[in-house]
Amino acid sequence: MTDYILYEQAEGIATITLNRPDKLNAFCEPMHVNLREKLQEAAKSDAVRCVILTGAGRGFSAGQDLGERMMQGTDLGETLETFYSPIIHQIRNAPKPVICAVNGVAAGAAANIALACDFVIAVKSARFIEAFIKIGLMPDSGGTWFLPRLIGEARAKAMALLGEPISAEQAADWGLIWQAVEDEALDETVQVLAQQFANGPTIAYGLTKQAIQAAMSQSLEAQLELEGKLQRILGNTPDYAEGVDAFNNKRPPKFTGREK
Ligand code: LHQ
Repeated sequence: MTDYILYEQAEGIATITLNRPDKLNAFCEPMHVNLREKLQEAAKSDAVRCVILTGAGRGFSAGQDLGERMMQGTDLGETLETFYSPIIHQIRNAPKPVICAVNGVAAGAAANIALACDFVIAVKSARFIEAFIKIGLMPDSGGTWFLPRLIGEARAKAMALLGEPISAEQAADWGLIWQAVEDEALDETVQVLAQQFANGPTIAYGLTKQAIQAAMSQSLEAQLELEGKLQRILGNTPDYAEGVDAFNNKRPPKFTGREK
């Protein structure tokens, strides 16, 4: 069977690579199934404290394989429920940081899978394309949720209704992504960040992520309550004890990311 998804794990970092480069890593069914398995493995494993999602070849991904599901009348809602929405949930609910290393063009659903990640670092030659409108569709995979929150309604509508490519530098200027780097600097930049996360307070990362995501759709009052609940959990972690001890003794902390 073709390996549409590659999975590597080393030093606390799981790297998941979309691997269908001759089709710009366009998503086909087996790729979805495999990606879901690997995201689950990375999210569950205590040995993994940071996840990198990237693409093989010259692109990150061109989104849905248009050779596979192009018939008028195909139930696209079902396709989204079965294949795309679960990936978005997995990334958002992963209790550890997920970095998207955008190595080239990210189009359609793939652009929005990238936006679901906690950090998006793209090569300057990459483009983000909400390409859906060009085939008579609307953004999915969370696109209509992420875009206005990240860049505001005017830019969100422009990206979605025009479907024109946005350069990585423009995306970084707008706050759509975290960083645009020189093409040859992507691996190094992503590795440095991933290592920082792999040696950091994993539970605190996970709960911070959870709280910031919750803030998008609830009141300040509810958020203050949530912060209290989550900070109570963190106050009982060994990483908190270690962080305070390291500070008081003027030494770098050695976080384990463990509950006990
Ligand atoms: C592709 C694709 C592709 C197959 C390039 N499929 N082969 C969810 C629910 C269900 C259904 C519908 O959709 C969705 C969500 C979505 O993702 S909808 C949006 C789908 N994606 C697109 O509309 C993007 C289509 N692709 C493009 O516009 C271009 O390929 C981009 C701008 C991404 C890259 O352009 P180039 O760099 O010029 O590359 P290329 O067009 O020459 O593509 C390279 C090869 O990859 C080529 O194959 P070939 O055999 O001719 O070398 C393309 O046919 C193939 N490819 N995208 N989505």
